[in-house]
Parts: sequence; C-alpha cells; structure tokens
Amino acid sequence: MSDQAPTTPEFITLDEAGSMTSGTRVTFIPGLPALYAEALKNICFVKGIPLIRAIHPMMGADKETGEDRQARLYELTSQTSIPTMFHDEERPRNVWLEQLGLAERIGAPGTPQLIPRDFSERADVMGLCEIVLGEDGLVWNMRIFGDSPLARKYGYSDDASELAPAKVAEVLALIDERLAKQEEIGSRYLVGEAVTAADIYWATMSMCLSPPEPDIMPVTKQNKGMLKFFAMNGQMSPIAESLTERIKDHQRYILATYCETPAVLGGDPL
Ligand SMILES: N[C@@H](CCC(=O)N[C@@H](CS)C(=O)NCC(=O)O)C(=O)O
Repeated sequence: MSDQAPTTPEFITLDEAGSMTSGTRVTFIPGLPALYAEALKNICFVKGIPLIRAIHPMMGADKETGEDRQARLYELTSQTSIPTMFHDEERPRNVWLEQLGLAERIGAPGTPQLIPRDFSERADVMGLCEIVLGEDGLVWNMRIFGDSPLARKYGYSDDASELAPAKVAEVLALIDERLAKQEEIGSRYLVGEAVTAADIYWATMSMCLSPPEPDIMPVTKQNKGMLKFFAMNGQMSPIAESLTERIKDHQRYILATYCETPAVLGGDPL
C-alpha cells in the first residue's frame, strides 16, 4: 500500500439506492473500475455531482440461496449492466447516453459544459462517444477479443472476434488523427477548445488498451487481473501500432486535470 492511503468510499446496498427518493446513486463494484461505471463517475466528478455509491450485484447465483444475484437489479431497472444511475425519484438510467444527458442537466453551475451548445461541435462529441461506447464501437469490440460469458452477451462469434482488433485500431487511428489536427490549432481537446464528454469518456475507456500508472489508477486486489488484461490488449497487433504517445498523453492530461486522481475505488488497495 502507498504511504497515502486512498479514501475509502462508502457503499450502500442496491435496495437502499433503489428506495431512496433524493440524491444521485450509481452502482459500482468496490475496487474494480468497470469501464462504463468509472467513466460515469468521472463525468459526475467534472460536473460537480456528489455521488452516493451503491453495490452492483455480480452475475450468477448466490452460493447459499441459489437465487439470481441480479434479480432485484432486474426488477428495478429491467436490465443488469453496470452502472445503473438513480437520481431523486426519476426513472433509472442504464445507458451512457442517458446518463450523460442527466449529468449535464443536474451538474453544478459553473462546471464545464460536456455536451456543447454548438450543434456542429455537439455532433462531433456525440459521434466520437458513440464509436467508443456504443454498439460495435471500440469497447464492444474489445469485449469480444476472447470468448467468455460477457463476450457472449455482446455478440461473440469466432468471425466477429477475428475482426475486432482491426476495428479497435481503426477507432484509435481516427482519434489520433483528430488529436493531431487539434494540436495544430493549439487545442489539447478532441473537439473545440474546451473539455467535453468526448475527452472524459475517451480518456477513461482507453484504459482498456492503455491502463494508466498507479498514481492515476491505483492497483487493488479486485482490479489487478483486469489491469493486466488491459495492458495485454494494448500489445496486440494492430492495436499496439495505433496506440500513439499522443493518445497516451491526452489520456493522462484529461484524467490528471479533470478527474479525481488517484481514482477512488474502494475494495482492497495493494
Ligand atoms: N449499459 C451500458 C453499458 C455498460 C455495460 O455494457 N456493462 C457491461 C460490463 S462492461 C455489463 O455489465 N454487462 C453485463 C450485463 O449486461 O448484464 C450502456 O450501454 O451504456
């Protein structure tokens, strides 16, 4: 463990989160930066939204009772993916696009506007987010590199899996090209001249190919294996060739400047 012990966040149960009528509650797995949950946490941090963390139940059956551990989650949200987000008495939000829209609306005054007012910039921001987080985007393709129960949920087949690394590399090339063009106009951001949702989402999701150093992403008992897997993804061809220093610098700049670092994860720090 490092000299400075990271803050240990409190986690409430999903049941508690679902029955509360005020506050913003988001589900997490303690110690594990599940990418979409980690990204939403960063989005909410930038927007100055205090989060109440709830425990996201794991897939599978309870060893003692044999009951589906996600039954209550399904009852509350009609789905099971991590994270789900509750705000006051509003309907739960389970998809990043809706979670982002909500965060933009409830964010504190004076915080960065993550969805630009300018429609041309907005089209760029949302388009970039879509190719990173949406169906058949970078993360979806990363999830089907190998066969697993999670990969099966996201359309794993031998054929799709074979095509996935090249698709991921294609997105990386597009991001790098954009960052290079932005550099020419003196901007460190993916779109325009200020931070947007595209920067925060990309910097977080790109961890699945390039995990940051422990000063940004501390190692825990729960995330150790995941971080190793992420690093291995970044070494695959043709991904390694497309993962430029420019992309890594952008990730570091965005996470260190706008997000809470070292990331506060809970779980068991190593
Ligand atoms: N539902 C989210 C994505 C979150 C997501 O895909 N989470 C995966 C893990 S990376 C998950 O929990 N899948 C299991 C499930 O759907 O039950 C969205 O589309 O915005």
